[in-house]
Amino acid sequence: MIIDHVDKTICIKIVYFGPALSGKTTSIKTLFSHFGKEEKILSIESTLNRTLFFDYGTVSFQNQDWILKISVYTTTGQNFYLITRPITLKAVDGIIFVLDSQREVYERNMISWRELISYFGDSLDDLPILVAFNKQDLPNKFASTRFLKQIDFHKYKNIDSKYTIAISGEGILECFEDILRLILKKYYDHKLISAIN
Ligand SMILES: Nc1nc2c(ncn2[C@@H]2O[C@H](COP(=O)(O)OP(=O)(O)OP(=O)(O)O)[C@@H](O)[C@H]2O)c(=O)[nH]1
Ligand SMILES: [Mg+2]
Repeated sequence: MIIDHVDKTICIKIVYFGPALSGKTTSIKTLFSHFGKEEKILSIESTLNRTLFFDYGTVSFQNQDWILKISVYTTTGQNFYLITRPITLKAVDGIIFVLDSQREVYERNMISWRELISYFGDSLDDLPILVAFNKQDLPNKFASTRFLKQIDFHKYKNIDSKYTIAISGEGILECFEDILRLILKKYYDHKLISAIN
C-alpha cells in the first residue's frame, strides 16, 4: 500500500492466485465488466487463452478528499511459467485465492496453497486473503470445510472465504469488497490510517 498525502491517493495491489484453470482470469474479467472496464484489462496470454504472465487492470474510487487506486493482477496457473508468480506477487496487499471446487482437483488446490505459503512464510499470517471456492455451478464438489480445515483456516487473522461462480459473476464483487475490507482493516489496526472528524 502506498499512501500519498500530497496527491491524496492510496494505492493498493490485489492478486488473484490459485491453481491452473481455477478461474482467475474469468474472475478478473467479470469483476472489471462490473465496473464497465473489461476492455481495459491487459492480458499476457498464450494462443490458447491461457495466462502466460498475468492479467492486469486498475480501478479507482474517489470521495471528496481521497482517491483509492486499486491495481488488480492474476498469476499464471501453468507451472511452466512458475518463475513469473513470485514476481507478480511482489508488494501485494491482499490475495484472492481462487480454488477449483471440483473433487478430482482437490490436491491441485492444496499444492497451490503450499506454494503460496512458501513465498510468505510466517508473514502469511498477517496477509489479507480471501479464499474463493469457484466453480460452484459444477457437480461433484469437495466440501469447503475440508480444505479450510486442512490449511488451518482459524490460525490466520486476516482470512475469509466465499463461494463463487466466475462465469456468471456470482460472488465475484463480494470477494473484491471483502478483500478490500480485510486490507483496510489491517492498515487501520496498524494505525497507518486514522479517521479524521
Ligand atoms: N463451470 C465453470 N467454469 C468456470 C468457472 N470459472 C472459470 N471457468 C472455466 O474454467 C476455464 C479456465 O478459466 P480461466 O479463468 O482461464 O482460469 P485461470 O485460472 O485464469 O487459468 P490459468 O491462467 O491458465 O491458470 C475456462 O474454460 C472458464 O470458462 C466457473 O465458475 N464455473
Ligand atoms: Mg488465467
